[in-house]
Amino acid sequence: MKIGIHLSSYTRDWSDDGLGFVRHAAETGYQAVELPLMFPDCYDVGKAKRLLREYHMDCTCGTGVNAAEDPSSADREIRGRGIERLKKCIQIASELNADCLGGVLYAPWGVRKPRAEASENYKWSEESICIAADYAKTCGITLSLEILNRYESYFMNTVEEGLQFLEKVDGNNVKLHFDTFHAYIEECDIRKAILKGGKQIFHIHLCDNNRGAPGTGRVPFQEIKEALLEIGYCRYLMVENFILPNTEAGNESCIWRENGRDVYQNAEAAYAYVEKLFGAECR
Ligand code: LER
Ligand code: MN
Repeated sequence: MKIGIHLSSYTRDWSDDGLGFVRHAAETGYQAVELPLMFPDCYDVGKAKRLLREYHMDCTCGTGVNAAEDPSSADREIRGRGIERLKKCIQIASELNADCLGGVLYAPWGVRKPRAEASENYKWSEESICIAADYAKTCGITLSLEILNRYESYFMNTVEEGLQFLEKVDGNNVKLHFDTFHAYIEECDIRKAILKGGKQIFHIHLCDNNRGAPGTGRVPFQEIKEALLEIGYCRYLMVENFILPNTEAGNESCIWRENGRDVYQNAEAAYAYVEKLFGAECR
């Protein structure tokens, strides 16, 4: 397993260039970074390639669709823009030799609505994800659908619901993305949830219940580690933290107070904790 860090763990705004932090991540010991493709139209792929090469870093990519580019929309134009956005992200991920596009790919991040009013959205999302997955297959990319907590999405909140959605989309390159922060809120038993997800869990984010470094809150990381080993998970251990209040990223992830660390200290503490926890598994 390789320990990585999502570059949004360092930045203030979604449009900030997180690539400047690849060096800090590499010098801390991380072997991979997750690149947030929030604005794929203007992503500097050349710069990302250069930095990944210079610091010998692997990468995964992530994105979160919004209401204007929504693959689950009943509006054909908005849905089309959602599919286009996913395709652009897939294309970039492939150019960067990633094998995974994770995140909120299926319905807009932050949108809450009663499921009784969303049956059409589920259908459209299934169709859009199938279209994106067909394209992703030709690029060697697996789509990993991130399971979010109830306050950030109505769409899928537990591994069980993620698995139900996977049954509807035909394709072995659509899998689940498990984030420990969201799971701590939603799963009654995190170990059982991971075992249930099994081989369908393709990607993970490590984050404590305060959204800071693993080990600073109450998420049972020892139990999570044991469950991941039990399912044979051997991919990236991707730290994703949000700790900066009064920033765009902080506001959208509900960070209202300082936690006493700057982003560098946070990244270093997260690395030290995950490295110690997983030990030989990530050496
Ligand atoms: C948002 O809560 C989150 O966990 C991100 O990974 C979404 O892309
Ligand atoms: Mn996440």
